[in-house]
This record gives sequence, C-alpha cells and structure tokens, in this order.
Amino acid sequence: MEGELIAAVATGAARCAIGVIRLSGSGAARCAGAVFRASDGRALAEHPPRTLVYGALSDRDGREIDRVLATWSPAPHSYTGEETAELQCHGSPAVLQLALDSLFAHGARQAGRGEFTRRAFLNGKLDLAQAEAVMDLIDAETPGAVRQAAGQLSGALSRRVEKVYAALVDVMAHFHAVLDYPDEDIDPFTAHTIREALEGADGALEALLATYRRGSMLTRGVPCAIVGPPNAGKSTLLNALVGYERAIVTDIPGTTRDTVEERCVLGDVLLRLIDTAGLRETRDTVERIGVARSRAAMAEAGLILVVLDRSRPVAVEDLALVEEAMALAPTILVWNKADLPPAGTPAVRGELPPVVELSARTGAGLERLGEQVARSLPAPAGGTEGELLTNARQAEAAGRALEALRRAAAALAAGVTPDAVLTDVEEALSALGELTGRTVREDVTARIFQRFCVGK
Ligand SMILES: Nc1nc2c(ncn2[C@@H]2O[C@H](COP(=O)(O)OP(=O)(O)OP(=O)(O)O)[C@@H](O)[C@H]2O)c(=O)[nH]1
Ligand SMILES: [Mg+2]
Repeated sequence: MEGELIAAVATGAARCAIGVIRLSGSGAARCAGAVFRASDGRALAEHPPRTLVYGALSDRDGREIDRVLATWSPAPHSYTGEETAELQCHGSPAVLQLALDSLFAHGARQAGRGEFTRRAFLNGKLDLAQAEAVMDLIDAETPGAVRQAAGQLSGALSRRVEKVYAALVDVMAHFHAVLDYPDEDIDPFTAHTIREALEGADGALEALLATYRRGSMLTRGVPCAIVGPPNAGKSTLLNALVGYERAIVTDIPGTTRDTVEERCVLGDVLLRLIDTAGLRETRDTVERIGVARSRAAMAEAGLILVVLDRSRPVAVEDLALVEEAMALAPTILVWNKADLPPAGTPAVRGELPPVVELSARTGAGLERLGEQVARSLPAPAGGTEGELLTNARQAEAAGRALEALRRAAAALAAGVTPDAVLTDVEEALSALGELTGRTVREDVTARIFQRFCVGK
C-alpha cells in the first residue's frame, strides 16, 4: 500500500551535529531529488538504492542551504514498506525547517505522530507489539528497558503470543470438524486433546500475565515512596539521588508539605521517587493534608524507603512505620546521617527490612542503596527480557483472553454444546490477536500511534 507522500524531521527540534529528514510514499526519491543535487549531477533516483549520495541541498527558491548525504529505498524494502528517502543534513533547526519547507513545495506533506511506523504496521512490516516496542525503545531509560524493547522489536513477545494463538486455532479446527458432523458425538480422544490444548494455553497465558509486573517496572519505572519522620533527611536523599536541589531542605521539621516527584535510575532500575511530608501528628491543616498524601504514596508504592535519622534515638513510631511499610511493599530502611555520631543501635525486636546506612548530605553509601534496590525488587519471572508484557493494553488483552479460555474450559467440562465452547475460544483468539494487531480496532491503533513522536 502506497500512501500520500509524507516528510518529517526525525531527529527532534534541538540543535545537534546531524539532523535527519525522512520521506515515505510514492515519489519519495523524486521529491528528495528535487531539493537535492548530487555532486555527480545524476538524479537521486538514478543512484543505486540504499547507498549514500553526497550533494547540495537547496531551499524552496533553489538557494543552497547545506551539503548533505541522501539515500533512497524502493518499495517494499524499507521501514514503512513504501518508497522512502532520507536526507542527512547538519542539525540546525533552521536548516531542517528550510529543507522541509522545500520538500513541501515539491508535493510532500508534514507527517503526523507515528505515521511512518503506522504505515510499517499497515504494510505488515511490523506487528503491533513490535510497533509498540519501537516507541518503548525510544523511551527506554535503563539498560534493562533497552533490552526488553529490543527483544520485543525482534518479535520475541509476538512469537510467545503466536504460539498460544496457533494452539487455539488447532482447537477451533477440531471443533469445526465436530460441528460439520453434528450426528457424531465428540469422540473421547478429541475431547481429551481439546482439554489438554485449553489447559496448555491457560498455563502459557497465566505465565505471560505474570510478566507484566516486571515488564511495567522496566518501562514505566517503580513508584518509590520516601517516608519517615520530619527532619530525617528525606528531601536531602531525593536531591542526592536526582543530582540537583529538587526539593526544599531546611532544618525545620515539617518542611515538605506536598509530595515531590522526580525520576532517577538507581541500581539499573528506573525509580519514580516520591518525597513526602514527614509523618507526625499535627494540627497544621496543610501539613495534615501532606501527611495523608504521604500515606497514600506509601500505599501505591512498589518500593518504600523509610528514612530514619541514625544520630537520634529511634522512636516507637519509627518502628511502627517500618512495620507498616513492610506490609505494603518491598521496604528498605535508610539509616541516614551516617556522617554524625550514631545514637547507638536500638534494641529492635521483630523483623527488620534490609538496612542501608548512608549520608544523604555527603553522598557516602548511596551506591549501596542502589545495590539494595536491585536486590529488593522482584526478579524476572516467567520470561526473558523481550517477551514480557509491558503496558496496560497488552495486559488487559491477555487477561481477557485468559478469561474467555477459562469459560471455554468450563463449558467443555459441563458438556455444553460445541458451538458454545467455540464462541469462547473465538473470543480468546480475538483478544490475543489484539496483542499482535491481527484483530484490533482502528481507533485503538490510532491511539497507540498517537504516543509516538513525529518522524517515527
Ligand atoms: N549531617 C547530616 N545532616 C543531614 C543529612 N541529611 C539531611 N540532613 C539535614 O537534616 C535536615 C532536614 O533535612 P530534610 O531533607 O529537609 O529532611 P526531611 O526528612 O525532608 O524533613 P521534612 O520535609 O520536614 O519531613 C536538614 O538540615 C539537612 O541538611 C545527612 O546525611 N547528614
Ligand atoms: Mg522534606
């Protein structure tokens, strides 16, 4: 399928060494060739595809604005599956804008968000899970997120889903055979194979769903609440972790009122840090709201850092807080202000979470916190990177497929008519198809590609 000719800057709006403009659609090489004059005098499309051609770039009025490299690929052997061309210019936003303008004068129009990848999907170059991986790869902030997205882009998740899909298609085939000969009962052998296939798919989908926790941790990061009594050094810790003075720090207890959020990578894990108001009984209206927000942040956290001041005696409430945190999420006790003389190790009864001693002020011991974070979070479960579910859309579809499958199995066990079982299996297939995009509504794909950047 050859769409309208589109063009966009693929390298963002910031000034940088090289800026790339890409074109896709019928006539891409001709259009690029209209603004680009190869140094050997031949037209761009006369050069062999997928080679770099050196030459001059001109604006709408034919004035030279840059010396660039150009390349083109004929359909269908390109990212989008259409004829494409690319101009590698110098990365001045002004040069790129003039060049783009020049392309518009020769018949191209501005590409929308994700339009290149959307065309790749529509032309069967990528399935939907792979297309989503493209955006995940661009957004990846940690090595783990990179590996997951790259694996998904190579088709690892899709293959895992397709295996279940194929098994269910087999089940459908069996059933259709039965329906075609309604006078014969399902022979026990067939019923047994079908049951086994349904059970196998059930197990595979359950394992797949279990990967979502780890997958979403990799891509979206882990919400991490920093809690503790006033003045323990929570905001100082947040600042030390993000590397700048994000939150206000003073020696006045009750400095932080509202929650303060910032991202950081610690122990190869992307954390969405939430600094909170110090927990204490208070009459101050604003601070009370802050304390309520602290508790809410703790309840939603995937990791809790309880910060206590090691230079002061531990209070009963401190230990109660540690216990409360441990009941909610993996917890690390941060024994802060290690640069000051310790108040003495308290006699603690009961279980303590892992403890990290550090000084948020000097930064000593922060690396140990990173190591502990990596240890405290759930290890990869049920799948290697690349074949984990990473977004809510995928998890929801997989969950729906599993539910339908369970209805089918129950119907089979209850001896319901084959066509009723078939309806449920069909529903499971259709839900699975949404993962890879075999069966997905137009508005859903539109929403997915809206997440993309222009030029991708
Ligand atoms: N010596 C020393 N002082 C620290 C350390 N961390 C924080 N402080 C000091 O402790 C005081 C309180 O620090 P904050 O980071 O504002 O404490 P907080 O836990 O955010 O306090 P609230 O927002 O009031 O709940 C400030 O004077 C900090 O400079 C540390 O590691 N060593
Ligand atoms: Mg604070």
